[in-house]
Amino acid sequence: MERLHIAFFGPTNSGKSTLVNAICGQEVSLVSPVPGTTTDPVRKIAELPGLGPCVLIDTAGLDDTGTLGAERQRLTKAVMDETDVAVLLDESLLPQFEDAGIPAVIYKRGQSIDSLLERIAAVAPQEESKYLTGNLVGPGSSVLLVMPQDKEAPKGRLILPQVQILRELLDRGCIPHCCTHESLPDAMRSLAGKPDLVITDSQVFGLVNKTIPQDWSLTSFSVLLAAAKGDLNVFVKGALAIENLRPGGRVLIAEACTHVPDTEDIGRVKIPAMLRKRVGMADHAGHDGTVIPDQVGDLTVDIAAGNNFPEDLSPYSLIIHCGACVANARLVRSRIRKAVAAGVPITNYGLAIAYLQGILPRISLP
Ligand SMILES: Nc1nc2c(ncn2[C@@H]2O[C@H](COP(=O)(O)OP(=O)(O)O)[C@@H](O)[C@H]2O)c(=O)[nH]1
Ligand SMILES: [Mg+2]
Repeated sequence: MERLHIAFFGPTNSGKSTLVNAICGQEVSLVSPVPGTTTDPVRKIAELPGLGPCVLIDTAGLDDTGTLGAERQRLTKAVMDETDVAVLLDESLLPQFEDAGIPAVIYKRGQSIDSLLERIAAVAPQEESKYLTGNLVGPGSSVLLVMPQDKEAPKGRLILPQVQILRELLDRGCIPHCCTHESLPDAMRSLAGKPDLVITDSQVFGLVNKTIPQDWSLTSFSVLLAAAKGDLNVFVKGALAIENLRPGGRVLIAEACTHVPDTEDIGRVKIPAMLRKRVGMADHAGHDGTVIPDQVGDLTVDIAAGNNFPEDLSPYSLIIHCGACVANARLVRSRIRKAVAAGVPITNYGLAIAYLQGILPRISLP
């Protein structure tokens, strides 16, 4: 289940931070009579009555004109891309949100929080109760999950897509079997026969494809997420557009979160290296032999992390989005709309890797 993203917009000093604090019953944002007290968007995860798991996003004023005002306004506008419901502290903002297709409610000082939450619930988009695994499995299906726990994995935990899909399989009455890529051959021997589906982390797509028999159904976590949090058709077309990449091209890698990149980072290191190989360019190595990920030979690879998705997409031949495990569907879809409007193909990590490994035609799509 995706968290409902509720964002608060209004002029500086209209009481946005006060309202967020009142809803949470704690001091999330600093409140003060000084205009421009809230600068960067402030996020708070909360479980709200009648709404369930939410992310509350307090913003700087849309009218912030102080030093850095323009920059704050840009960050505030970027929040609109991921807003499921907007709470407006100024009625005059309503048309702007209607134009953007964002459900909005108006809050006036002194109104009760309970009634505000009820009004939010009334306009909140109904979550499609579609399964990530769609019609690929059913009750009793045996599903083998290949989940590498490498350096990138959070210590002592599983990443969100793995948790979500495991939970979904259990809810659907499936029988999930889990292994890492190292233990895959043992896991295959331990199965009574052919599983109904193999779901792998995209990072080991190629290896898993080579290890399992060709008649086993194979897909990846990020392919399943692409369907739920994006648009599978657009992403498949985007993956096929890798074929048209040429030296001199420019690729945008878009990450929804801002994680600290690792030396094996999929978006910054692995995918650029695969693209370089595909486009047929020599390795571009730094003095100490390490690959320079942002400048791949003659193929330029830009990274946009978090809110820094560029306004101007025209320089790009291709956009490759991350699996968006922490982002909501609205954010990914607003980026797809921007890419389509700019005529730039867009795909995601999983489909790009499947294409680059030559296994796109063989994978199962939900
Ligand atoms: N009287 C009154 N003052 C408020 C109310 N909400 C906010 N304030 C005051 O207005 C000022 C700005 O509030 P703040 O929440 O920081 O506004 P923001 O800039 O929109 O985040 C602060 O001094 C608050 O104490 C309210 O409902 N009633
Ligand atoms: Mg504030």
